[in-house]
Amino acid sequence: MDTPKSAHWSDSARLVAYRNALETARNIEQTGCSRAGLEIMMAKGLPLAIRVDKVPLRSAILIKQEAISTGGDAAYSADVAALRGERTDIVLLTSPRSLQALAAKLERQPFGLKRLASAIKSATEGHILSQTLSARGKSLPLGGRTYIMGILNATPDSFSDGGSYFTEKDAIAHAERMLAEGADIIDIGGESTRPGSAPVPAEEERRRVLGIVRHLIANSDAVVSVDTMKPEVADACLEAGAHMINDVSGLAAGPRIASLCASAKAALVVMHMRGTPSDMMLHTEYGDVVKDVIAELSARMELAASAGVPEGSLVADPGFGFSKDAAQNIELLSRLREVSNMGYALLVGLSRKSTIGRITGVQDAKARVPGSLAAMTAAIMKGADIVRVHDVAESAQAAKVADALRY
Ligand code: HH2
Repeated sequence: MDTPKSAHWSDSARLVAYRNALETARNIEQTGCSRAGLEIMMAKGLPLAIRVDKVPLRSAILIKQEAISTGGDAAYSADVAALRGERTDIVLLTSPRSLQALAAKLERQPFGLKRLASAIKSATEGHILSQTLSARGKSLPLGGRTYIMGILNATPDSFSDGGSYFTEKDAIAHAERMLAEGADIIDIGGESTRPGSAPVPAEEERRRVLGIVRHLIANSDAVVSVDTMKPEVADACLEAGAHMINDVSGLAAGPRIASLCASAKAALVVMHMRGTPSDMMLHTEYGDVVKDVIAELSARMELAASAGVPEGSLVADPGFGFSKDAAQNIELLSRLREVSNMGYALLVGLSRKSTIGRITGVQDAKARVPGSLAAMTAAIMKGADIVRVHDVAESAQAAKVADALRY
């Protein structure tokens, strides 16, 4: 006969808050954490709060250490620092994406942490965002490797490669080259979004991209994404089988694109931008750029969700270079973990952008590959799931190395 396992402190592990700052703060306060500690924890914006009661001090200290090493943290009683008492309640703060890495680390530790890892798994299962991005029958498991989104600009005027792939034949050949070099997703755009660029009528934009979408759907396994802000273009491309819509306006014109994605079960990238590409650089006033971007992006993610796109089909993008100056882009990149802690799949586009030019002094956008790889690697280390790049072979190689080092 099996003897029942005796009660262990780790059995009390429970999810006490998910994207609920008030509940998180309330639970942290109850541990007896100092006021300063509470403020530091809350500023991290970590969406998952797991409470564990009466944890022996040596275990609590190890838990905090492992949580920090995976991008999270743990709050406990101020008595711990003073080495008073034997046990403390803790609130473990983490994100859906970091949870797996944290559980893997706890599993290798003594003092009851292995048991805590399985208690956390059962406490969170089914309660948090899906860890797989679903794009119309395509499944991209998150948290393992980074996905490469190759840029296909079927435009005459994109900032770094405008005119290079303007005929359908050249565009398709370029897409095939990127797939051979390791792209998982091809992002087809028929309208440049560089600062000050002129809008393209929907009919012309649709003409530029539709043939390429049809070709890739019929002849490749790629996830096909369409970079458009126009519902008419999104509609035609979804009709042709596109798996993903990349809306750089972040649903600025309302939820129509989200409803179209919801009906097609396609994924939707919601990017942060203020204004339009022609006037976005007039809207660069922020209090705290990272907090403001997260707040504005969250509102649009919620709009997409209320139009019916499941959270597991939503991708967030902070929009590097869109209504942000170089200093703001650098701040956003260095604190990207805060954006990834929103819990959605995270896409970043830094490839060849002007901030790389500003940092390095390299004027020619095509010569910014090394700088782009450095920025991309930093983004991966801070939680990016998908990287949007021009130079696929180089990026795929760098991403593999970054993935191997991720935690
Ligand atoms: N950047 C560009 C275009 N689309 N989409 C997402 N989600 N994120 C980005 O950062 C992003 C984007 C700008 O780059 P590019 O496509 O090379 O240039 P252009 O807009 O001039 O075509």
